[in-house]
Amino acid sequence: MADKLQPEKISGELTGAGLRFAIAVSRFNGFITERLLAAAADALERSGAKSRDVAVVHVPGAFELPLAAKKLALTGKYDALIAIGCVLRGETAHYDYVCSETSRGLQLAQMDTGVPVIFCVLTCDTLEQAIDRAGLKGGNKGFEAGLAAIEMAQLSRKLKSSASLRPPTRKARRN
Ligand code: INI
Repeated sequence: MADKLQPEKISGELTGAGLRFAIAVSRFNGFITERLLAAAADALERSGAKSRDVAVVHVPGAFELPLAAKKLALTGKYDALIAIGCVLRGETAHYDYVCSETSRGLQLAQMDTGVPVIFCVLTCDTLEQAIDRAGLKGGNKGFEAGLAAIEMAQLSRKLKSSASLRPPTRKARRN
């Protein structure tokens, strides 16, 4: 009978000590984004990150988050970034442009630089939906983003040091 497959499992621990983070926050809909920011900072702090290792940068709106994220990533100072925004649907197509360019730009920022960029941009039809996700019924997406930043920072460190990756066994290579 074939051996039971025992793949190497690689994941990032939720330990923030010794890691450096930057959080880019949009001022637009600040009533929501400041609550997301507080929860993200709380997650980092509870996981062991130190105040001196966390930078917060404010930008006018969600549309400006990608450039700020890319510039922060290019400094080489941070293990992970969090981009915080809140886009609320209005009566025109403006919402669609802001949402698509913000998400596309943030993805490009992390793919171009290799620094994890956590997407904490609420895209809601109503203010009520946003409030629910910033500390009420839907929890707080900022806290989730903080945890995701730690996990991705730790995972990136592991994936960078190829020494920590187990090479495939001879048997696995033959298949
Ligand atoms: N920016 C937001 O972050 N959220 C919004 O809901 C929003 N709306 O609805 O217009 C918004 N617009 C501003 C945009 O992000 C830019 O700051 C602006 O267009 C200047 O480039």
